[in-house]
Amino acid sequence: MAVERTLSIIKPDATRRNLTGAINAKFEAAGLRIVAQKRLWLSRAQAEAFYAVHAQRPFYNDLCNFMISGPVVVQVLQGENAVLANRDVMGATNPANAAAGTIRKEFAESIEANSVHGSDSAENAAIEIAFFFSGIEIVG
Ligand code: IDP
Ligand code: MG
Repeated sequence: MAVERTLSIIKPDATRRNLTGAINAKFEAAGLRIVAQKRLWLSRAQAEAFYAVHAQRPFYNDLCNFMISGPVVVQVLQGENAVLANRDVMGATNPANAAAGTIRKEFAESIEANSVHGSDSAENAAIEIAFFFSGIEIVG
């Protein structure tokens, strides 16, 4: 196994309900270390650029509107197989399908307002981390 880093976002539905600490506790219990973190209110241009890969999906405009509806907390998580470990603790995109004990099962409001984003591959993790953080902001 290899130590990896992945990009996490605590989404506006979760910051609105003051769940940052509860979600961070889930990451830490799963063996993930928060090695960078900051709270931001994304601009529309930033949200559209971050989710550009989804630009052709029918939910893209709604997703961008949701992601700029309040503050987010962007984070770098580090640990063994961090990309997959984070996806496991996040749970399925649709909370109705998420396993017991996952963040989305416990906290998500809907398939859109599903509390967290997590990179889906090591390659995308590197791109997404660089979108939000410079090297000196990440302390492993
Ligand atoms: P993921 O976040 O589990 O990787 P993606 O398919 O990458 O899921 O979708 C990105 C985000 O877009 C989701 O987390 C969710 O907020 C939103 N989303 C995905 N599918 C739908 C949908 O069918 N309706 C509304 N929003 C969706
Ligand atoms: Mg995704």
